[in-house]
Amino acid sequence: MRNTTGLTPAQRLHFDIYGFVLLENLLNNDEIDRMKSALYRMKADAALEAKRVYARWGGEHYVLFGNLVEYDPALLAYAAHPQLVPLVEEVVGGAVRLEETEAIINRRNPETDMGELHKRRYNPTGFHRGTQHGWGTYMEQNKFHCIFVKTLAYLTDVGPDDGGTCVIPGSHRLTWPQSEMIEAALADDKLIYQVEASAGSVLLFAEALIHSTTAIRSDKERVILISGYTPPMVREWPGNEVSPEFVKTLPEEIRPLISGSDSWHWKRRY
Ligand SMILES: O=C(O)CCC(=O)C(=O)O
Repeated sequence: MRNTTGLTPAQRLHFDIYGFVLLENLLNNDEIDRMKSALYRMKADAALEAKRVYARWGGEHYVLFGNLVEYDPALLAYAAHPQLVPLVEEVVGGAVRLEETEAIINRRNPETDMGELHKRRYNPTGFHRGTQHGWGTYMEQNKFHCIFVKTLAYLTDVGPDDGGTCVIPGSHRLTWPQSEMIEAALADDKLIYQVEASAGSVLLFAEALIHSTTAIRSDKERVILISGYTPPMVREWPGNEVSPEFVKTLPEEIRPLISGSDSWHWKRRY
């Protein structure tokens, strides 16, 4: 478990150069177990809508859940994690609000030809980004900042065949059209990096970084948990509205983080 409240200079340099940094073994086994069991309960739950959670199935092998914090205290605890939120604030450049929470449970697509998957070193399924360099990023005191940042926790180990997130390192600081960067990177996989991580590690990344889910080649199931953050005057991703009734039940110190109530009173922190 980390005790520091900031990124080390090496982690900050990694984030600035590549657009992401892997925080190894940040979650302990108890946190991992509680988060995973909440997500598996969610997968078996037939009444998710009544609990404000959305689910997008991509076949039997893939499900994405969103708007998770009201479902289980372990999922709220991840979104308000006291070791992660200060690191997010450091790279956003000030106080943040929760913008979205999502989780993915996925396996190898049984319909995908294994021969095809082994033709390429990496198999990103859909590169994208949520903001871009220029309007979603800025430099302050020589450091890179992004107004939309995610923490993606691996709740299972991800080795080279287990679907670790693919990214195009450095794309967070380029104003090239996204499609041109993706086409160029797919033509030469040396431009792509695929994360490998032990369960409990967290990928901190700028949403200006082009990234993708990766097709799984092994027989292992992958479970990830994601929180997105922005400055408090930015809106939540549609579907991720947290109910005012739930916000009222929260400890006062995390209410602004979960609800965005600080709005334009932005407390800057570099
Ligand atoms: O599945 C992953 O590894 C990446 C998830 C993703 O693309 C996202 O959070 O926007």
